[in-house]
Amino acid sequence: MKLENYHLESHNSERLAKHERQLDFITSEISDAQSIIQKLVDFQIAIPSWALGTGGTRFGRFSSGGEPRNIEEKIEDVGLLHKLNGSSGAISLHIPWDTADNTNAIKALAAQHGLRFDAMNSNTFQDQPDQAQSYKFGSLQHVDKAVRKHAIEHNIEVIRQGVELGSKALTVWLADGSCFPGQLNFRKAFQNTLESLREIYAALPNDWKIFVEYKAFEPNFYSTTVGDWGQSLLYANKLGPKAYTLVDLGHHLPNANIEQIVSLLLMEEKLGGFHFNDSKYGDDDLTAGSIKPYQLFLIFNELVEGMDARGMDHREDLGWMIDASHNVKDPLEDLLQSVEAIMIAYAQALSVDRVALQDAQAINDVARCQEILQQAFRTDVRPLVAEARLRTGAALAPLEAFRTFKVRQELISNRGSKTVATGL
Ligand code: LRH
Ligand code: MN
Ligand code: MN
Repeated sequence: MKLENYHLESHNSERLAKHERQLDFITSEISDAQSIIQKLVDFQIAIPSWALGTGGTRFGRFSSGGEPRNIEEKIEDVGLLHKLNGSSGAISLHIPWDTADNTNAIKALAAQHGLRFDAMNSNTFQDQPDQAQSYKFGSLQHVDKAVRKHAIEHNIEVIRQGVELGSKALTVWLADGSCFPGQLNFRKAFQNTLESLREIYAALPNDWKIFVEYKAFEPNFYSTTVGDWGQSLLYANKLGPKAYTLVDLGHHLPNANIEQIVSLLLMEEKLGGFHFNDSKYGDDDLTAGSIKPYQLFLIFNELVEGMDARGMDHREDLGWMIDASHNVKDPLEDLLQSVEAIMIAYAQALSVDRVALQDAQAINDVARCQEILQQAFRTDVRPLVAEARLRTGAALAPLEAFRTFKVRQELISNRGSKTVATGL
């Protein structure tokens, strides 16, 4: 059945009494519940177009059916998520996976679903059919100027499409690097990449940002030319004020202190945004908060503290995006879970007693510092997140609603069970 507003109304009215009991309890436990709820209402997380289909590994791919077959259907899927949770009001596109022929119609469709276009992603890690130049040995770093030029032009084309759609940022992730010692002159690779990025930067409209995403390894396994936040920050600083670092949570070497990275990038005014996901081993692209929820909370703790210290707008000054892939779960269910986990971490971070923490830090009361953070982390803030949903007309329990109203079955009956979405 098609998901209608009256479905959500009946879903919510069945759960209302219990929800209100839970909300009463939490609002009596923490001091500024109303302002936290308003911040949650305002907070939007962009859904990656490439995560709407079933992911896969090089060993296989197991589709659950009803996957979006084109950009219009991807927008419809994000529209469904947004209807269910009220917090997925943006989509991040990947070009050429999502190249739109009719931008006006695409824009109108997105607006109909209450969606805007977050950062545009370029793709110079795959060769497209009939592509004259190959990215086998890199793109913006390539030893051959003709390959670099090809990759630069692609990025400029992505900006052009983004401008038409009303996006305001370009995310550049490069697979560039080397697989074996000696393959690459690191310095030349860096300089070629910088020179190429400068040409792309020069094509940015005044109100645009460029996000330089780093990643430790994969697909190159010896060196990566934008391998960590230090390298990304070097590029961002050399490029200029429109260039920022993008943090994908899965792109670090094991045990990296991501929250500290976030804090320092914010201090330097060079944090651009996030690709949220979770991982146990590498770039696992698992559901946000599914493996290390405390890390997610600690990251938000730094974000809230650092953004408030700088007077930044939580909604607009950073790019909040998910970058995930789902091999064994329904992609839409997985994305609902990711958004929920991000909202919970944000709500917990908002509820930290900042004054008490500062006081405890000032007198080196280490045990008290830990208690303050863990008090927030261990508080069940889910009723606040649910209340924010209720206030936007979304579902108190989005995943349950997705199942009760048979959203996947409806997509399968419209699109078929053998569809394959472009993307990861
Ligand atoms: C690289 C990455 C990058 C790409 C996306 C598909 O691992 O995180 O953001 O654009 O995956
Ligand atoms: Mn990413
Ligand atoms: Mn990744």
